Amino acid sequence: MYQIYPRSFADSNGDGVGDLNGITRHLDHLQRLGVTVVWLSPHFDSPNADNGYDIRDYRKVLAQFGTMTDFDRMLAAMKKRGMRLIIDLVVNHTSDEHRWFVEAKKGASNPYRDYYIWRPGKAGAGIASSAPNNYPSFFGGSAWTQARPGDDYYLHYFAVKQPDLNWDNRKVRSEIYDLMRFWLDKGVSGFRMDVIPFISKDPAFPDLTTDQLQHPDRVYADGPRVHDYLKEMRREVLSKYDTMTVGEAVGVTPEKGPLFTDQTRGELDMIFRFEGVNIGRDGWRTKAWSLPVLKRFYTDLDISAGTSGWNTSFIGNHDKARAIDALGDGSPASAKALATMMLTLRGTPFLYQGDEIGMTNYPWTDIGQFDDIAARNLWRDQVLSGKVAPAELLPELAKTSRDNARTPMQWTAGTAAGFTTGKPWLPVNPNHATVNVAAEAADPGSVLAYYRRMLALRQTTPALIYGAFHDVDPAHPQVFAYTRIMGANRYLVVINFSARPVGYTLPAGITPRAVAITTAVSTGTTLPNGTLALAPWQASVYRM
Ligand code: TEU
Repeated sequence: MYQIYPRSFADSNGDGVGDLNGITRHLDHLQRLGVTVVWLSPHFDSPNADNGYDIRDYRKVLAQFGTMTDFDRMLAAMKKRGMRLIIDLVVNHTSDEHRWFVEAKKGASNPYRDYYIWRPGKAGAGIASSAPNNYPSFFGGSAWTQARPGDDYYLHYFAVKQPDLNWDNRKVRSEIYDLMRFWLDKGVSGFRMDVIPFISKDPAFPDLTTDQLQHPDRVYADGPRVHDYLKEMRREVLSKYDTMTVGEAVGVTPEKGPLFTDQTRGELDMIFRFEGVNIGRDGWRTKAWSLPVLKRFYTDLDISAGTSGWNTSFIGNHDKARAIDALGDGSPASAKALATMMLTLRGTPFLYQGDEIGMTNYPWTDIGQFDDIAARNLWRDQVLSGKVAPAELLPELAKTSRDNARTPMQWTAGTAAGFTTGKPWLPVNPNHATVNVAAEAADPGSVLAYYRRMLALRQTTPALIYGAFHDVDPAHPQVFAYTRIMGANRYLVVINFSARPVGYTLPAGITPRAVAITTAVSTGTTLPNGTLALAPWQASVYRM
């Protein structure tokens, strides 16, 4: 799977914003990589308060991205290459500019009122009214806003401009199922479902306890009817088509993950769990992390899939800093090490655009450079309010901001990295001089060349796709070593998760024979005593 963030992928008309024709133009790149399915981040009509995750019209293409004809042409071009397309289903909330909300906010008797979630304010001491409960929004402040003074409050887990839909209303669910059919009938093959565990709410809206306030997402992801609705969606829509679904499982705990993906339950096919990609951060702050904890997560995740579930494997997406900086050290060698891990864990790999060339975080120097509502609201709530010093927040934001993943795709060393002939909507990383598709396609030692080889190896090696996963050395602080075994086909993956070289002695009984692929420049990495001499960030896959 390959995730495209359309705003940042390729601009065909010089307005500085990526578009669908830009994607169609670059399908060769995806095909050369070995991509078989594309996940397209939202391409729908939107006022872009949250870059398309705030939808105004689910059946219309965002004008900046093109037309429905462009969409149909893009889809046909993908199909011609044997690729499938899944789109982003953002139905926990709409934009406040969606027709339903424009109607709903007119008043309590409007027929669309009950499409959203409204509650009277609590009478507060000395103030006229205050939010119905203490739910916080992910983008700062309360999750409740009054459409106008004196009115009830509507719920929004995200921005003020992203009111949450009321899934308990059968009409809302029917509308959603209809719009899903609209796109499935067009020929898309399924959906990545945005914050799908959040769709069901506890109608009593009890205040979160102090403990729960540390992780409101866990409460939001545990509504009383979420599994009923997902089963209904499968019964009424998904089961009628040949589809694939992947849910963004923010807030889903390890124990609850299988409830979404166990194939005997008839809900989703896969979910994204975020403990791995978030390991080096705590909100907007970075934090120290250790390899054994990361390894423990991957083992637990693997066990949770059991025999009737299936996992995803990913190192980044449009909401995260660049993987190569968050989990690696920014070097091409670390990009290859992470590629090896992502493509040999047991789960369907989701590659985020730009990671295949080792794109890094942007060298931010000023808050004015950021576009993301999460970054701007954070600055407002933390710095402008006087809680945190600018000099404390900026360097952390530079390392954790979602905008790191959203700078334009780097195609060439030329102006604006070949992304646009105009002024790019977000700055282009100056390292595009060397980190770009054209240069790396011509260099057999590049990150891109390695991704192509690694993907080809995976696609021709069933044991690397389906084989049992077993961490052979969970406590080792620097090396991630695991086997993938399917009958007589036995593979060993060894990754030096560090810029320090290491002499690594495998546990007894684990014997690598031939090298299937390696990031090492020189051959002969096995020392006479059976110890592997691993170069910085070396990753190798061996046949056993
Ligand atoms: O993200 C959900 C989510 O909770 C986080 O990843 C969120 O982006 C982060 O906590 C904010 O700092 C999904 C989408 O992937 C994201 O782009 C949207 O902004 C969000 O839902 C709302 O639709």
